Amino acid sequence: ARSTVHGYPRQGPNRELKKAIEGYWKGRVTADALRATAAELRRSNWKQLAEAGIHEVPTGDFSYYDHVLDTTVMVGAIPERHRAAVEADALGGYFAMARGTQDVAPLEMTKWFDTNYHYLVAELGPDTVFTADSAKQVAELKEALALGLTARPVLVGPITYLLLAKPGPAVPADFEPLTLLDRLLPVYAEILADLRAAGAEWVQIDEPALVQDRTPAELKAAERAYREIGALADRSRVLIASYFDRLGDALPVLAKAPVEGLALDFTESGAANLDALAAVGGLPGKRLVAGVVNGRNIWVNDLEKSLSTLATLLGLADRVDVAASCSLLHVPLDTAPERDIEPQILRWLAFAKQKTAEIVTLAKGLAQGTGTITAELAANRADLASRAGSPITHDPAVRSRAAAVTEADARRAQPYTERAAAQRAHLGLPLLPTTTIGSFPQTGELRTARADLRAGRIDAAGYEERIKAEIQKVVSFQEKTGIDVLVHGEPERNDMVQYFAEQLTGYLATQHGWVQSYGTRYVRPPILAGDISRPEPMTVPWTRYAQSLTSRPVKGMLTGPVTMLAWSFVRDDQPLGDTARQVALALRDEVHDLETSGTSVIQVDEPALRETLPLRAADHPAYLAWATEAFRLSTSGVRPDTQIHTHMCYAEFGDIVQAIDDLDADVISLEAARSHMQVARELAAHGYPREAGPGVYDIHSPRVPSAEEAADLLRTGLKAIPAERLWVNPDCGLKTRAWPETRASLENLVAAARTVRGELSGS
Ligand code: THG
Ligand code: ZN
Repeated sequence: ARSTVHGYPRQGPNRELKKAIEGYWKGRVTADALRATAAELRRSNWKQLAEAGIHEVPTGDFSYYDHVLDTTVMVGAIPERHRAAVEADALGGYFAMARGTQDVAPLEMTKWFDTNYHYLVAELGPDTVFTADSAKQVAELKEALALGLTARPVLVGPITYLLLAKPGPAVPADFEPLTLLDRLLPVYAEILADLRAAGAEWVQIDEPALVQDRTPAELKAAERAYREIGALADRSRVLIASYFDRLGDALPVLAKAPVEGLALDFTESGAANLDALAAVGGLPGKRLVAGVVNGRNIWVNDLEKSLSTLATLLGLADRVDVAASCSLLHVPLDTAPERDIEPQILRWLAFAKQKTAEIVTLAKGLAQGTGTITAELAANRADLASRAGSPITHDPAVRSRAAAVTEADARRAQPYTERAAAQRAHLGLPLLPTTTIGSFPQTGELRTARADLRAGRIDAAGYEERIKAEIQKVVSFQEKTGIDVLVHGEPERNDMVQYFAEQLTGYLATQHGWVQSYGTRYVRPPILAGDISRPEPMTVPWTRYAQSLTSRPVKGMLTGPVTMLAWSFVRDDQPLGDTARQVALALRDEVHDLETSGTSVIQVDEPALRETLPLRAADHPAYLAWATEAFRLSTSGVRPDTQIHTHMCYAEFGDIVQAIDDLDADVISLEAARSHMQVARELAAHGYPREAGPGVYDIHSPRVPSAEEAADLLRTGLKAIPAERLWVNPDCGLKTRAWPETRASLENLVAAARTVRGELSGS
């Protein structure tokens, strides 16, 4: 047995890649200097992997922005509008495709399966001509070979590439990119020939799209693709890689394909692969790369359990190698620099570097007998026992409270119609009430204040003064503008998940645990490590202060339980639903304290509800059941006249309208401006019975919508949602916007509401 990984974090220990690329964009770093930084990061990653004992390193997984965009370049599918720029300057043109320019729109960005990584969507059409450009793949392979390493190029596979693509701008929406397979396969053949000539013994071809529900026609296409690739005379040995879930019906297709190897996910998400592999008679004569170390979570592996899985697999393939379940791109680099996490707890965690060591240990145990890794096994057993027996992971108070939750705890006591009447009487809002989603512009001064507090340049009192001054400014602006339901503007918050994670017991925060979100943007997801409780109110003082400044209602702002899970690393020692319930109970306490302190409108945001949907439809109902229950548990302890809002963005909502309904929120605000109120029609078609605010101001662009444009969107919205249930708000929070456009846009939004109110009252 040998050891390998599918891919490795690209950024470097101090996000050197981000700094070099952003420097290049600003003209402070030359293209040559950027290339040199990138080459040095690749070299250092490979050296580290090899020194740790990894037998075969991946190449071609490096990217300046995104590996799917790299694939678009590799197959020559540059959109027409970017072609001239790419021909003039390959690197500049590459970034133009990723980010757009003054005149040219970028490719659309969307989530890579159910991870928090975002890729750039290829735009294809019936006229697309593919041409092979293997330069990047060949160059990176040669770099690794020159270091004397055994290296394996990694490509996004043709089926996954086509299934993740969309019709280009001038192409009919029903065009299916998969119909281009026959044109694409010769390009892969050419690239495989080039890689073989450059010295590749093996090439890895990633087909994660095959872990999703696929039609018989799609499976047939996969079968044909690998029959043709298998039949190529001039190629290296091929390893098809799947990850993130079980292969299901695609497993027999790939197991029987005339190629030499298959990589499967054997962590919990891919557990069904084990029986399915046995059922097809294993992989006689082939190489199996066993993903037994979870590439998506940050927990230390259970080495004995993995060894037992590997022992079973030995009987099912000619050769079994050990790997992570997927690229280590999705976890932070190294636990070593974390100073604020207790050493004992740090030992529960494994980031990319630690996972690499686990893979090497497992391969050694498998090849040379477990007697050769007794010290590692003993240490691992102690770490697992320390985690399992810790009071952090087992807080009796949290557990007994969660166990006592009843169905009724997750239901408002009154039906919506009664609540709506009580809220109308209590809040006294006009028809078409105006509000915002929560955040106001995060100014440089606010970031400076936070940095000053961290560095000790100001004390807590000084910081509080600065935040209060900002709240005052935001509240008085909203009053002056004529907004009906105000917010405090969230000046105290950095990342919405991190802000709450820092205040909840059971959560860990990292200092250096960066994970690529998209391009040069990274997040530091907090870690749901233990049982979750809320030692004290998290938002009440700021909200109460804002309310003290105005007689209009100020909305309390919280992040919902599903989003808290989606944007964190989750526990693997209990069902996700149990973790969600604990977070929900902590939020329920906050909701209660907000209500008690005089807050009549409370918003619990769930932007990630849609994006956390499992990859396979069969798994949707169970997910939606715990997700909606957690939301209701956090919000349904309030009085009937307290109005619960929620907010969602980033998504088509069509396929989860029932789940949105099941949240039983009194008011929901949704992203809608760009799609011209499409969600309003979707809600109406479903018969959505409560209040909704489809956004009339697209906050993703600095453009200021005119009052007339916003009024038109409202009139469109009124065709789907009756006036008594329609709210007026932007698409999303305003924290990424600047003040001048925010001011102008919100003034226009209020003017639009007033105009349409006038039309409704017939004046
Ligand atoms: N919070 C968290 N996860 C998220 C989002 C979030 N995942 C999905 C989506 N939103 C991702 N979007 C972004 C947007 C901006 C940035 C990262 C992800 C970003 N990052 C800064 C950077 O890389 O320079 C660093 C931010 C920081 O200092 O914390 O701008 O909202 N948890
Ligand atoms: Zn939003």
